[in-house]
Amino acid sequence: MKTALITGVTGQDGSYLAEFLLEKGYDVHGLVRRNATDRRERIEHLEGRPRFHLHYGDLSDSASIVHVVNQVRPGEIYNLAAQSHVQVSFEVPEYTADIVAIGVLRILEAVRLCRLEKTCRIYQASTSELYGKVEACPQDETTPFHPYSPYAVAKQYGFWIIREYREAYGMYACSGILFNHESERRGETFVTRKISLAAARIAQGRQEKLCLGNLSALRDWGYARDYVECMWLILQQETPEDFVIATGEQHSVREFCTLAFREAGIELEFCGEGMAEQGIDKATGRVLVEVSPDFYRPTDVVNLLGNPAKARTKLGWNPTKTSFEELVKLMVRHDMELVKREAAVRA
Ligand code: NAP
Ligand code: G4F
Repeated sequence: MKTALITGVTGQDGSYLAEFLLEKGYDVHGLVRRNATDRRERIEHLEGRPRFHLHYGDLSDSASIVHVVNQVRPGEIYNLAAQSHVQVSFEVPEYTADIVAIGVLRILEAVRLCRLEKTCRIYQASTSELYGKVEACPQDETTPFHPYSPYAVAKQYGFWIIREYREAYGMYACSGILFNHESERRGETFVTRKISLAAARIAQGRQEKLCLGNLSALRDWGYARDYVECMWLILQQETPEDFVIATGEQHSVREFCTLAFREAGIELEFCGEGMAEQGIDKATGRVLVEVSPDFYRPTDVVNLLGNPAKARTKLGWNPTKTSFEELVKLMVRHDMELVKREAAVRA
């Protein structure tokens, strides 16, 4: 039986990957942090399964990582744990660097200390944020990096230390350079989920308006459930290589908003520019979307578009399994139900 260790198993991607690997017959071990609430809603349906195991640990704590790696002796490690919010990384840059950059080094060293460097394959959750202030569009595996936030700078260290250990010690360690991927399990402060929840709440009279930052930012948004398959495929290749994972389609935050509100039954019209731009309900004339400086970043990445040709050819992966329109629909439908349930509980 194959054994995998997932860091970040309680996150969006970790929860989908755990499901995916369990279906493939893996023994799945997840690293979890101790939290005051112990709420693990994304994986609670997996807890208690015989092949699903959780271990306490923290990417800031080398000893805990060595201990878990030594106990589990995994054949594959998926390092997904991170302080993954770009805007938050401006507020907590040192912590972000410790987890997102040095955390990767701690995993690599734990594998070496446990003498698993010849047998254990490592997947590093890298990111399109590395392209940052983009130097070419679309971006592929050869596009130069220009990280544009403390988070992206830390991820750049993660990318290079993975490559360094691959070349220096012959380890099977690679990075998936994943473009944004969303889902009904996305954290509520990332822009897509913030919009899908707000559209659902506004449509059901539970929220007045939605305040956003840069509406013109462009992203290549895919569906997280589709993307975890690539993480696994990357580790099944004969030689370790890095891959760009993206849909090859680009949309603005404004466009996401328009589709999400439409799915919730509201036709939006955007008027004005910059900070004065507003999203207005065509039927009632009510202002439902406003722009606030609170959600602007000191430096913002505004033009991400990935070229998934290598993943398509070498991994045989279909980048457009779930279309952008389907993604928006499934998120809003999920949140419409969620808001209904929340309202019923309150009533
Ligand atoms: P997420 O939902 O924010 O999940 C992050 C996970 O990391 C959570 O399980 C969190 O645990 C854990 N974590 C945070 N700090 C930790 C620490 N010090 N020690 C141990 N665990 C820690 O992120 P995601 O969207 O699933 O993304 C997964 C990975 O892919 C991240 O590395 C992210 O940077 C990267 N990535 C994401 C995207 C995307 O669009 N989603 C794109 C490219 C790359 P708690 O539950 O305890 O907070
Ligand atoms: O949803 P976001 O916060 O995601 P961002 O910054 O692209 O980061 C996510 O994707 C990365 C991959 O490229 C991951 F590495 C990272 O871990 C994370 O998962 O913001 C998307 C865009 C930004 O340009 C932001 O300025 O939306 C813009 N935006 C506009 N209004 C907003 C808002 N972002 C957030 N979070 N909240 C807003 O109100």
